[in-house]
Amino acid sequence: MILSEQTWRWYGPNDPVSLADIKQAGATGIVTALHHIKNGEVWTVEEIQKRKDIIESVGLTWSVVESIPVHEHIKTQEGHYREYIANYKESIRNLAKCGIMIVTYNFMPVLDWTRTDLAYTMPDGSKALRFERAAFMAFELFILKRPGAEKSYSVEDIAKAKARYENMTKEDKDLLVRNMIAGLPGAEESFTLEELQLQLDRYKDIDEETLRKNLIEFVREIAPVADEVGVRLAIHPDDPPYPILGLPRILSTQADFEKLVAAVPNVSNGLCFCTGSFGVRADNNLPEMIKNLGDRVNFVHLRSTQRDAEGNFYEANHLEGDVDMYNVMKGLLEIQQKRNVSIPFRPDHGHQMIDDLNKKTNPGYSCIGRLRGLAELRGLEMGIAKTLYK
Ligand code: DNO
Repeated sequence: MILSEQTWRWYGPNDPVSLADIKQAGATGIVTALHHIKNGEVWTVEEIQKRKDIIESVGLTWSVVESIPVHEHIKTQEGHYREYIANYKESIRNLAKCGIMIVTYNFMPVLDWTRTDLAYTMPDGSKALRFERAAFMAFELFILKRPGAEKSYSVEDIAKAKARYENMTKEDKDLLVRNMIAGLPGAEESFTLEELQLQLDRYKDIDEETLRKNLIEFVREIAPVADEVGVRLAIHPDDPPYPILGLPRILSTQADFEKLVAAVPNVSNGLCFCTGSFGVRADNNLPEMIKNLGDRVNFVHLRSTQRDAEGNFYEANHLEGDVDMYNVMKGLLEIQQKRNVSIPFRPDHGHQMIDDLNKKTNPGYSCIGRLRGLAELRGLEMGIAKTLYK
């Protein structure tokens, strides 16, 4: 019986959650990145090895890279993008030399994941991350004042956004701006409002088709190198999984990923199956998706979200919310038996709870909430595995 590898995201030596904490949580694999290396530059063997040694010194394994960031110029094919792609290939080769064989990345323009509220109080007093549509629209229409934004919304939506905006205090607005653009953990960029608008402007002639073409050309470059050295790639879906701020999105559904595979069939071309990101769309059937895409799933993020009719969502406890975690886990176990390989998963995000409520933590990445998530997920996995595979 093959079980998943239990991993945990660690932001490096400055992460308030230490490697020793992670060991106590029971994870064996570390998911991390060299955040100190500038976006676009090569990760040298020396730097990779240094980080690997720190991880191994406590008996853990560096299992997955999340992420080697994709430089914005690669997404728009501007400036020195060819050099950045060459550097990306070099980083993949260097990781393979050090035995680190799974590389996560995303192709979301400008902003990585986006939330409006990082401390949404749940009925039990813990805090969750939330995307509130009215607040998001208020930000875009009345704070950022993105030219043309009104064309993305109905008259009713604009009225809702206006009412929401008019009810905000100055502190509410400042906090919303910080949440939106200061760069959530793992995001490589942070902006001022003016800088954000300049970044958005760079995409004014880039529609979905062009961005998809640029992604395909990028993966056509890096996948042969990954194939050659045995590295598996794992593209992370869009979060949230639909266009925002007038930017195109190209990895929000099963069909999106299938287009990428059809264009670049190399074995290394794989997916980071993120249930929290895909799960925000009611038309994404996650148990079906993991079955259908299973051959290409190289890494898994397990978390759940709860949507409402207004288009808001919050991050629910791992076994609650809209994600059918039981059937996703069952699907994950099936593909592992079929492929005869253990696939790493990590408990993605968690509520800020218990002692962590009084600590400075990375939003979504506090210790105790993820500990709860991992404990629940490993129990679910064990229960299903023992029933199905004896
Ligand atoms: C958020 C994360 C993302 C993810 C990147 C992968 O919590 O899942 O920031 O790491 O999109 O490149």
